[in-house]
Amino acid sequence: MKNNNNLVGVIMGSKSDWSNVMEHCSETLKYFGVKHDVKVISAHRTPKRLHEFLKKAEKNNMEIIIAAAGMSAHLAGVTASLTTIPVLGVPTESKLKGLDSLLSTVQMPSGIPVGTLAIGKAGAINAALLAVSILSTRYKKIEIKLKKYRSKFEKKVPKKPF
Ligand code: RP5
Repeated sequence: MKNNNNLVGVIMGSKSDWSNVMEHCSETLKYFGVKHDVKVISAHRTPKRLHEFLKKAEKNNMEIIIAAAGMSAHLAGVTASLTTIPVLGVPTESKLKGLDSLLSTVQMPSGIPVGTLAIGKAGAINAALLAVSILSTRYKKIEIKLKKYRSKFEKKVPKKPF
């Protein structure tokens, strides 16, 4: 790989977004050998940390940022507003089952896009897989691994439901 720095940044609004959710995002990136940084950064509670993180991310040529947050989930949107690095958003579960998080992540007004994934664990895994897919257009090793991973579904999924 040309870039020895972290290709992906995985940030989340709270430590509570890690267990059972964003840990799966990180595991998936690890499976594909994608170097990534993991940090707790809140748009509301630690805005300075976000600015610092993005300064470093741009300096070190980070290619994708995955931002997960719950409730009034502004992290992905604020991150996208501060950088031109593509941002993938993962809405995490909440008392409203993550619907609040989903809407506040996905409903960006035109101009500043956030590529939003599903709520919770599925979204966390898919954010990693989408990042892998984007990177696969530039990194041959990742492309080969992704194709192998996809081909496994052919064997895993039964042809009949009974
Ligand atoms: C958001 O608020 C976080 O992303 C988390 O999903 C939610 C609750 O945070 P905690 O109260 O668990 O720290 O900012």
